[in-house]
Amino acid sequence: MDKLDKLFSLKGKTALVTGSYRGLGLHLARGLAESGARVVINGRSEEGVLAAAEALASEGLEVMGAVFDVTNEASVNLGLAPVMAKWGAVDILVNNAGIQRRHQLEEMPVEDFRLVIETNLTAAFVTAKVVAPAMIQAQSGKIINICSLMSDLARPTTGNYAAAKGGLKMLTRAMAAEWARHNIQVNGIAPGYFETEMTRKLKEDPEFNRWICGRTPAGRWGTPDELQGLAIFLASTGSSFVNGQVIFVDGGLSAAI
Ligand code: GCO
Repeated sequence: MDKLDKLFSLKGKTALVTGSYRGLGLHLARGLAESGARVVINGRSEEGVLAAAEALASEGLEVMGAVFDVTNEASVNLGLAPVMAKWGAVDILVNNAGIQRRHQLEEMPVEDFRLVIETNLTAAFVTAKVVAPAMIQAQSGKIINICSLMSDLARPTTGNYAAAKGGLKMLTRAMAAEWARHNIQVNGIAPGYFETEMTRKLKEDPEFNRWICGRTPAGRWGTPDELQGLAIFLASTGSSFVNGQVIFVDGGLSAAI
């Protein structure tokens, strides 16, 4: 095995990417699979999960679908049982599942605040709580929390999302503080503006698109495959002494006014 393989190959590892049958999660799952991991595609949509798993399998990648609700501990345990039976414990967890429910705060239904916190923050705790015991027993594991530019910066109408992603940045540090001693590296990826189903309407808005391109030093939106390199690094041996870091992949947006 050459040096690059030793540092970055994920061969023999099982990776769970939550919310990965579409959007950034599917790109992250593909990147980890292309680096050798056995990848679990997750979502609540059986149709979506099966279609995504079949698509990746047709590319020769090793993949399984697991339909479960990341906000519900019993659902996560039940949904992961077939994976554990076939592939053993999860070695790499990518907490990616997330939703947006945009409203001005004064008009935001409490239910939409609660739902975004539950899905974007609480779910990361729930899923990590399910997989961490086996990682602790193995004295080895990787957890990557998909934070956001909005872990640090707010924008009107996304107060619930910013609160959740800000909390996820600190939960990343809390997990690292407790689990680094077990050789579990917990870190975060904070994407800036990438075109996905969640942001398509924003990018198609000429004024918003002009604002983001002007506000971003790189002068453009990111493409989802531009998150794969960092995900592979944080999932691999190459990051064995990196703990509690949240790395912004945003074209410089958070670094410059
Ligand atoms: C928005 C977007 C952002 C992006 C991304 C930025 O409404 O401004 O949805 O929240 O999705 O999270 O990091």
